[in-house]
Amino acid sequence: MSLPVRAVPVTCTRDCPSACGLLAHVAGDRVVRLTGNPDHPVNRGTLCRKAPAFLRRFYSPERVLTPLRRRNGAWARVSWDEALDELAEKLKDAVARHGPESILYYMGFGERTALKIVNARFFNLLGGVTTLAGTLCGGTGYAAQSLDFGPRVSHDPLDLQNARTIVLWGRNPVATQPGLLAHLRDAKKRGARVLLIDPRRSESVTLADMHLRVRPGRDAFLALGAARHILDAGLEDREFLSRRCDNVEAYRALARRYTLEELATACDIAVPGIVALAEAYVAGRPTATLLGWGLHRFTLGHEMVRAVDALGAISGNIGLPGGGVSQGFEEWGPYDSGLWGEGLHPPRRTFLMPQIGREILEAKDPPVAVAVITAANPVCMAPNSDLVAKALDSVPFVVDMNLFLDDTADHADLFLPCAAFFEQRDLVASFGHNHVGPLSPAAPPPGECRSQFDIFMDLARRFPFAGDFVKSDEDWLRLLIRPLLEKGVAWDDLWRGPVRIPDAPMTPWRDGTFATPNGRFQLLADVTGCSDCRHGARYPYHLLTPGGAGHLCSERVPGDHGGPAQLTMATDEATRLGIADGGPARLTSEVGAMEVVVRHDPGLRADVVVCERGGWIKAGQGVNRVIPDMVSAVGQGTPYYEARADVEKLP
Ligand SMILES: Nc1nc2c(c(=O)[nH]1)N[C@H]1C(S)=C(S)[C@@H](COP(=O)(O)OP(=O)(O)OC[C@H]3O[C@@H](n4cnc5c(=O)[nH]c(N)nc54)[C@H](O)[C@@H]3O)O[C@H]1N2
Ligand SMILES: Nc1nc2c(c(=O)[nH]1)N[C@H]1C(S)=C(S)[C@@H](COP(=O)(O)OP(=O)(O)OC[C@H]3O[C@@H](n4cnc5c(=O)[nH]c(N)nc54)[C@H](O)[C@@H]3O)O[C@H]1N2
Ligand SMILES: [Mo]
Repeated sequence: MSLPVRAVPVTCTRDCPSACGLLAHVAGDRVVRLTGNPDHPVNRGTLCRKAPAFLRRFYSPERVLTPLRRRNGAWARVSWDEALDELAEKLKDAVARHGPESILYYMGFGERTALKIVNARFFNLLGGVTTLAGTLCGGTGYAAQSLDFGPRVSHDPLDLQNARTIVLWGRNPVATQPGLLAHLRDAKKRGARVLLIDPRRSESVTLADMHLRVRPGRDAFLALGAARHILDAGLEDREFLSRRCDNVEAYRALARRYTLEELATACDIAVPGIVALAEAYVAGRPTATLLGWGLHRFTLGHEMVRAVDALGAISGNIGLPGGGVSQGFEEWGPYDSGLWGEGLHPPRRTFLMPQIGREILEAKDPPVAVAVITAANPVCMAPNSDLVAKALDSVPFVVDMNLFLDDTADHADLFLPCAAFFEQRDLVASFGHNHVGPLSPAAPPPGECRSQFDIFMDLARRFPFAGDFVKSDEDWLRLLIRPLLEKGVAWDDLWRGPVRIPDAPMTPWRDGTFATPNGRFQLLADVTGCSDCRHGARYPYHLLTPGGAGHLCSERVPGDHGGPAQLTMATDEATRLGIADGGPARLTSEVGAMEVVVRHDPGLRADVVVCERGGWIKAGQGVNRVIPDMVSAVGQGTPYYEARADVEKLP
C-alpha cells in the first residue's frame, strides 16, 4: 500500500537569486518530490531543471550521516558528544592561548538563511574571531551601485510587467535564475524586446531579440558609446540630469573623450550595434536593465557597473516603472542586524575572502589555530585553489560543516554532517526578489545529520554564555524577524508561504531623491584608459567560468562528474590549434594548469574560452586551480573573469 503524500511549503536555499517557493511532497519520513509552489508570486509554480537532482543528491549514499574525525589521514566515525566536546576544547584553548582572532569563521554561500545570524553571534560571544571581508560573489556591483544611488535597491521583479525593453547585461537567467523566467516570457508575450549583452551565446540567447557579443571586461566602453550617441543626438533626459545628478559636465566630457569608432573598437561592438543599444534605452523606454554578476568579476568591474547605471540615468530610466538598473537584493536585509553581535567586542581582524589562501598563510599575530567552515567549499570555489588547500593544511584544526566530503573536506580534521534545507525550520530571504519564504522540516534529517542551528546550540551549551544564547529556533526566529513583525507581518503567515517585505519598493527612487550623501545621483566622471589585460600575449584567452545550468556552483553528487572539465572554444580557434571537438588539451595560466576536453562552438568569440565553475578538483576538474587570487579595485570582490589562459593540444 502506498503511503499518503502531504505537501509542505518550503523555500529553496540554493545560492541562487530565485529563492523559489517549493512544495515538498512527503511520504512517510522522506521527501519524494519537489514541485514549484504556485502561490509564490515570483517563480509562480515553476521549478528549475536542477530541482529533481536535489533529492538524488540529498538521499545519495554519499551523504555523510555521522560526525567524522580524521585519524592518521583517514576518516573515523565519532559521536556528536565526542565531536562537540573536542571542538569546544579546541576553541577554548585557542582563545586562551592566542586570543579569539586565532579562530577563523568562514561562512560560505551554501545556505544564507535567517538562523545563520545566530551562528555568527556564537563567534561574537566567544570574543569576536577572525571573519571575512569582501566576497567571492557580488561585492563589486554592490559597492559600485552604492556610489551612484546610495545603498543598492533594485526594482521588484514584478515591475518587469511595465518594461518595454529588458536588457540582460552580463546576466544569464535561463541558467542562473530560472525563477524569473515566467516574468521574462510574459514580458515577451506582451511585446517587450529582450537584449542580451554577453561575450558568449549563453543559454539566455534563446530569450533575446538582439545579442551584443561584447569583449570581456569592456562593457564600460559599450555603455559610454551608447551614451555618446544619445548625447550627440540630444536625446538625453535633461531634466533628470540637471535636477537630480552630480558630475554632469565631467560625464559629458567623458562620453566625448573617445569617438564612437574608438569606443566600438574598445568593446568590439560595431557602431550600428552601439546605436541600436542607445535606441533601446531611449525609444524603447521604459527599459529595465538586469545587471548580472558577470560584470562584477573584473578588477575594474565597478566602472562597468557605474557606466551602465549612468546610461540608465541619462536615458531617463531611473525611478521609472519598468525601468531601472537592477542588480540584487539584500538577503540579510529583513532581519534584526543587531543580533549578529558585532558590537559585543572591539573591531577584530578580517581576512579578504578573494585571497583567503594567502591571508591564512600570512597571518602571524596570531596565526590561525582553528578554522570553522560552514556551507562552503572554498578549496574548489575560491580562486587559486592550490594555495587555499595549502593554507588549510597549515591550520592545526579545521572543521567543515557540510553534507558531502568535497574538496574542502579533504583538508579538514572534523566533519559535522548537516541537514538539507527541507529538513529544518528557518526563514529565507532572497538576493533576487522581495519575498521571505518559510522552511519547515518536511522530513527528518537522515542518520545523525543536524541543522547548523542545532549544532551551534549544542556546542554553546559547553560555554559560559549558554544561558542567554541557547534558545529554541522559534524563539530566535521571533527575535530575528522583529523588524518584519513591526511592519505588520503576522508570524503565522510566514509559515504558510512567501510573504512580501511590506516596505520594499516596486520602483525605487521614484521621487528623484537618492540615498547618496547629498541626495543626488552620482554620474561616474572617469574610466580607466583602455589598456589591455595583464599577460595578454603569453595568455591570449579570456577565461570565463560562468554558472552552468545543471548545477549550482560546486553542489554535485560525488562521483557524478563524468571525466575532465569541458572547455568551450571558438571552432576556428580550436581548429587552428589542431584540437578536435572532444579532443584533450591543457589549460594553463600564471598560477596553474589542468587537463580539459575541448568543445567547439562556432558562435564563441575567438579570444574567449569558457569552463563552467564548480566541478570538483578530486574529480579532475576544479577550474579555480588556474584562476589567480586577485581583488577588485572597489568593493573587495573577486575578479574571476579577469583570468587569462592559454590552451595547448594534448596528444
Ligand atoms: N571560477 C569561478 N569560481 C567562482 C565563481 C565564478 O564565477 N568563477 N563564482 C563565485 C560565486 S558567485 C560564489 S557565490 C562562490 C560560492 O562559493 P561557496 O559557497 O564556497 O561554494 P558552493 O559550491 O556554493 O558551496 C556551498 C556549499 O554549501 C553546502 N550546503 C548547502 N546547504 C547546506 C546546509 O544547509 N548546511 C550546510 N552546512 N552546508 C550546506 C553545499 O553542500 C556546498 O558544499 O563561488 C565563487 N566561485
Ligand atoms: N544553474 C546555476 N545557477 C546559479 C549559479 C550556478 O552556478 N548555476 N550560481 C549562482 C550564483 S553564486 C550567482 S552569484 C548567480 C550569478 O548569475 P549570473 O549573473 O548569471 O552570473 P554568471 O553566471 O557568473 O555570469 C553571467 C554572464 O556574464 C557573462 N560575462 C562574462 N564576462 C562578461 C563581460 O565582460 N561582460 C558581459 N556583459 N558579460 C560577461 C558570462 O558569459 C555569463 O553568461 O547565479 C546563481 N545561480
Ligand atoms: Mo554568487
